[in-house]
Amino acid sequence: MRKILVIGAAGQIGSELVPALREKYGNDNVIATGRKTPLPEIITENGPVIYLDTLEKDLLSKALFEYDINTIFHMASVLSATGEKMPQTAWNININGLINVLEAGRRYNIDRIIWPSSIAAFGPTTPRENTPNTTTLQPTTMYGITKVSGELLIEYYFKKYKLDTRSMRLPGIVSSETLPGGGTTDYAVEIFYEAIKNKHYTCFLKEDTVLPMMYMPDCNKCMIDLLEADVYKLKRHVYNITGFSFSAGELAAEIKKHIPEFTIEYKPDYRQEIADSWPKSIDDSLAREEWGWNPNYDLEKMTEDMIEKLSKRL
Ligand code: AKB
Repeated sequence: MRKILVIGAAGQIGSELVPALREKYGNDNVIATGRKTPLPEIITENGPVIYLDTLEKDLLSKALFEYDINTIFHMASVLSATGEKMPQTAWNININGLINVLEAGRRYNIDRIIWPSSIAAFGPTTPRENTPNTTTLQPTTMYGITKVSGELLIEYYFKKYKLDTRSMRLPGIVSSETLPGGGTTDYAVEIFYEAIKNKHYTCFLKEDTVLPMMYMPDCNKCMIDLLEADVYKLKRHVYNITGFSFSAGELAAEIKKHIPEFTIEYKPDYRQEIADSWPKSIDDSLAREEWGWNPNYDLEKMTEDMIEKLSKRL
């Protein structure tokens, strides 16, 4: 029986991951934690919720002990754009937070820890097309540096302490429940809100900027599939994964098919440099081979679903 702690349940991914985990493992077996941002009602009303800051080691130990936790999803992170504004804070939260989780994990015999890495682990010296799983990792953002360091740390904790740690390099995530905050791929979510509310969007990336992306239901599937993957089939701790790649212009054109009056202008800011340092497309064949990764959504299907869901809500 899994007893799961989700750290960072108020975030873009955590807020949709918790309901998906509760559906599969039972409401009482998934404990949602938050720090500053209030948790959405769908989480507070349906299962256990606690306050947790991963920088406070005692609180973390108390939560693991009290709820008899055996599985952790550590989703709390400062993302790429905010990380460039506050590099020291990004390092503190992303790395000291992670090491506290790994330490608590080893002391409390946690069975499995899932911690997402990101395409931000790659940098300008990495091949940008069909980026392989094993390649140069020389990121130029603090967020990327914390992701590469985190990847090394989770491998170290496995090698030294036999802690079962698993990670996927997430591309940009498009979702309809919680707005992302502080990322470079956030434009791909904001654009839907603005298209529906104001029929216009000012994009902070150039029209031809291509990035790998994934729709939220596939992200949940990926988290659960990797959690459940047979340990004997996994040959590594960190996997490339992707849904599909598109440029800002291609996404705008797809939205226009549903909202013909939608217009877009492009005013690239400091986030353009970050996007230009990341891959355009990802080779996720090892995730497909080793644990059967197989996304369901493409650009058309995602756009249709996002517009339907957000039009109802906004
Ligand atoms: C970001 O844009 O910082 C994140 C990521 C790609 O990890 N969404």
